[in-house]
Amino acid sequence: MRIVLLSPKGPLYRHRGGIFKQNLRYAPLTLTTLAALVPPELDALVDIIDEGVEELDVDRLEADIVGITIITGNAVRAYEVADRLRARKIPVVLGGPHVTLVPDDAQPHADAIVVGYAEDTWPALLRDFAAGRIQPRYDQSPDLSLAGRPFPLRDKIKRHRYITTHVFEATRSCIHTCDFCVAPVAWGTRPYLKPVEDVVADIRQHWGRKIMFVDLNMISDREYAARLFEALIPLKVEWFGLTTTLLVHDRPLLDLAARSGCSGLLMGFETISPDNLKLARKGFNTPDEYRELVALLHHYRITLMACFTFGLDHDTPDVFMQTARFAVEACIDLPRYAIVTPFPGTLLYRRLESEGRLLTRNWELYDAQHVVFQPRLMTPQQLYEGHEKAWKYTYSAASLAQRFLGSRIQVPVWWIANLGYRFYAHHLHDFYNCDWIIGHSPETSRPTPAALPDTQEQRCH
Ligand code: B12
Ligand code: SF4
Repeated sequence: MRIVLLSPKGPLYRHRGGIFKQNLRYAPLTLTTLAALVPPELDALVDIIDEGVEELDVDRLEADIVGITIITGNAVRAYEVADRLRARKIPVVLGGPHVTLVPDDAQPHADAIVVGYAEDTWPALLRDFAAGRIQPRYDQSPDLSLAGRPFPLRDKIKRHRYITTHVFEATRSCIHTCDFCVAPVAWGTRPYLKPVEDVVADIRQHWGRKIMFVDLNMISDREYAARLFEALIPLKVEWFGLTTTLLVHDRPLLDLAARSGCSGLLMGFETISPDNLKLARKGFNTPDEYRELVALLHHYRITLMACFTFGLDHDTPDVFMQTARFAVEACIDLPRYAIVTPFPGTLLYRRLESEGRLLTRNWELYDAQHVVFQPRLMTPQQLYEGHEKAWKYTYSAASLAQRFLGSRIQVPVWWIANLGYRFYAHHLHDFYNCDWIIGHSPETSRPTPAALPDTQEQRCH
């Protein structure tokens, strides 16, 4: 049996090779994990294609079955590929965050869909397929365990296409319920934990001195995080991962993280407005303490990528420069800005839908770079332009110098990442390859929900 596992490209990656050049991307774990889960007795040949970094010729693809992973931003491309393969009588299975969020959206494009994590369902589906009795839908059971699972087959990917394949995960999902986040609605608020010894064994097997974790929130379970960090100490790795700002309130855990080799963290600051945080159910972030937080991380020689999101309901047109100035003055190592995106299925999506504020359901535009809803206190045009202005200000030569001088951690990676983002900030227009919003005049014509364009109408060119 020949199985092809495919990650389709989103609109950004279709045109310019992504935010950065292709070789600055790290290797995701999705397809390598699925490859490892193929039952050995099927004696299958498994190929992985990541369209974000390599070309795909859909009409020449040969396979007995194709599995496609979908995030919302690449759903349109995924459906297009699936439809073309199925027209050639190649069975297609769809899975991933978007399918889990809105299964009914994906079902018409698939022979089978997999909802939720696939550690049990994907092998079961393949066995059913081999026996000629594939079912249309496979759902994760709530008592799924990640213990004793095979390690991702990282040698299946084209390593040289990525900046690193030293990518790992220890936990999945998150305990919090931020209204814009896909995690609580897709996978629930009970974190799934890999036994620490499994994580360590995976790292030892696929050795790398600098490693990254793709976990959404590494400190969801404090006791587990402490055990994991302890276990990392003897490995003498430098690691990068994602946590909430709450880590900084827990000095013993932060101290342990630093001793275990933590050299960089991504945190969702989201906004400097407490009202917005409250509305978004992320009230545990405290903007008054952000500066202190950055300084404390710098004290531990941990670099910070802080993510902000624009367009929340209390944002007015002056939010962009206020936030950008704050990010520069606080000497955040790598500030990032996104436009609020109501991913389908999330609490935010449901609220905006009930308020008649969604402007499009073209999933290609749901990539945190386009305005897909009517903001409350500004126009979509202001949101789009303000977001761009914040990027440009933050990555201007003067701001870079200010942040560089204020940060105590001036490692080469600081410069590489900042110069990459500087390039991105000054070429935003090249990355936005859709006419949507730039050519749209929302002040004069705000579509009603009934008039919402369907997913195929505004294609990115
Ligand atoms: C690597 C990564 C990326 C990579 C590649 C993603 C891709 N597939 O193209 C890059 C850097 C390109 C990326 C970009 C973005 N990403 Co991203 N990314 C991740 C990340 C951190 C890790 C993915 C991973 O390796 N997971 C580990 C694997 C094992 O888990 P998994 O992917 O969920 O797969 C399991 C199941 O879902 C299932 N499954 C998945 N696919 C399939 C397919 C089949 C056939 C089957 C059977 C099962 C199955 O089986 C797996 C095992 O259980 C995840 C967060 C996370 N921890 O998952 C976010 C995540 C996927 N990204 C997300 C987002 C929001 C984005 C961005 C919009 C961020 C931004 N602001 O730029 C952009 C999107 C750009 C675009 N064009 O649309 C969201 C997805 C939201 C959504 N509704 O789709 C996630 C979930 C993070 C989050 N905040 O919630 N991302
Ligand atoms: S803390 Fe982060 S991962 Fe957890 S629900 Fe909120 S946004 Fe999602």
